[in-house]
Amino acid sequence: MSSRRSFLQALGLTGGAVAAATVSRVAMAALPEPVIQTSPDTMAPLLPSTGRPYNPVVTLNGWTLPWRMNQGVKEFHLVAEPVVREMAPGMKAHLWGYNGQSPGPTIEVVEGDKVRIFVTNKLPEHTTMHWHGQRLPNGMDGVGGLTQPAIKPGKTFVYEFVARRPGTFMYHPHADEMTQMAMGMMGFWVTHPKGKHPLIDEVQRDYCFLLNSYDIEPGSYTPKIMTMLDQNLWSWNSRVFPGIDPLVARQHDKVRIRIGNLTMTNHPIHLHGHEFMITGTDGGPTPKSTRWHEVTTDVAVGQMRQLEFVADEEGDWAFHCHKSHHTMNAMGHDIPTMIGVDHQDVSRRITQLIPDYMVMGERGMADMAEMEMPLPDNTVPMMTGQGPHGSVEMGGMFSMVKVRKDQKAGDYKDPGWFKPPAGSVAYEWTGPLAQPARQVDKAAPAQLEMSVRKPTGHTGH
Ligand SMILES: [Cu+2]
Repeated sequence: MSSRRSFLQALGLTGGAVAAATVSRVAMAALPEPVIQTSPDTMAPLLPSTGRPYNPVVTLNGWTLPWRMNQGVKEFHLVAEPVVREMAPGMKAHLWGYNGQSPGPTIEVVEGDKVRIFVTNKLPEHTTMHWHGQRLPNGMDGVGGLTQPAIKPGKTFVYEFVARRPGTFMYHPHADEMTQMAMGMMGFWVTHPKGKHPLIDEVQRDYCFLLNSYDIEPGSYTPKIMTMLDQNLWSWNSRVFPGIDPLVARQHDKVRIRIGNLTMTNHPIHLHGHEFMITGTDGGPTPKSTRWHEVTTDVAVGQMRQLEFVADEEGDWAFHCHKSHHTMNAMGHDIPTMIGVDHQDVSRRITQLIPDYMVMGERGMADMAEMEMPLPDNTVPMMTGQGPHGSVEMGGMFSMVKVRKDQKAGDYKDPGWFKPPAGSVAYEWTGPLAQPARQVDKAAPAQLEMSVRKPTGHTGH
C-alpha cells in the first residue's frame, strides 16, 4: 500500500528487511488515535481547525469525527465495534457501530481533499467499508470479496481517495451486510464545495441524519437481525421520539436538512408549516429547473435527499415520517384492532381470573399514550412525548423544527416549547351546537335496492 510505503519512507525504514514486529509498531504509530464518543447528544458543529474552511453540518444526536492533517492528507480513524446506544431515555440498545456510537461519526471534507481513512475492526466477525455514492478508485469501494479481502477481526485497513464531488454521502459495511446494517453500522459523509457553487447555496443551519430501523423485543437489548420489514423501532440516527433532538433555527434562517435512508423501506418525510425544495440527491446538487416546492418527500432505500427551506414561521413544527406506523415505538404490531368492540363484560370475567388484565384499543389507541401500563424494563412507550398540551402520542421517526425569533446564530440548544401569541391557538367551541342538516332525497324510495353486475357475469344483490 502506497500510504504505508510513504510512512516507512518518511521514517527511513524502506528497503532491506524490516522485522515484522518493527513494521507493525511503526504502522501503529502512524495511525491517528481514534476519537470515541459515548454521549448520544447532538454535538456542536466541528469548526475546521486545519485544512480548507467550510460551513460545518450538525449531526442530529451525533457528532463529526476530528481528523489530522498528514502532509496534505486528511486522516480519519474509524473503529468498528460493539456499542451501547441510548435510543431514547429509558431504552438502551446493544448495537454495532463506530467509535462508541451508532451511527458512526459524520465525516466532513472539502471537494478535492485527499482523504485517508483507517478502519480498525473490533467486531467478532470480518467487515469492510463502502463509501456510498463516492467517485473513487474501484479498489477503494469496499465491497468484500469483490474489490478487497474482508477486514478480519483485529485488523486495520486503509482507504485512500480524493473526495471528487461535493454532496451528501453515507458509509456502511459491504460484508455480512444484512447483519451489520441491522446492528447499526452506518454513518454520514458530507463533502462541502471548495468555493461558491452555482447549485449549492449558503445556509445558516445544515443538519444531517440517517434513517435506520431495528427490531428489538420490548425488554431486550439486541436487534433481531433477520427481520426485514417488521421493525418495531423506526429511528433517526438510532434514536426514537422523544429521544430525537429538535432541529433548531432562528426565524428567517435558511435551513438545509440532509437525509440518508439505510432502512429496508421508503420514508415520506414531512415538514409542517413550511414548503421545502429538494436541492440535492445521491448524485449531487439538483439542477434548479428540477426543483419545486413540496411538504413531503419520499426518501427511498439507499437514497440521500437534501431539502432546503427558509424557516420564516415561528413555532414548534412537527417534522416526521408520514407512515403512521413509523411514528410509534415497539408494541404496536401484534395488537388486534378493537375499535367499536365493547369489552366490559368479557374483561370483568377475565379480571376475576387475571387481576392485572387490561383491554386496550376499544376507543382507538390514544389511551395507550396515557395509561400507566407497566412496561418491561428497557422499553419506550409506543406513543408518548409530553408536550405543552398533553401527550404528543408519537414515537419513532418524529421530531420538531423549532423556529424562534430570538434564537442566536450558532445556538443549537432546545429553546423549550413555543409560546404562541394570544388568540392564535385552536380553541374549544362552547356555544350551542345545531343539529347537522342532512341532505334528504325526497324522490328516493325508503329502501334502495341495487343490482350489481360483475364483469365475470355473476349478478349479486
Ligand atoms: Cu417511515
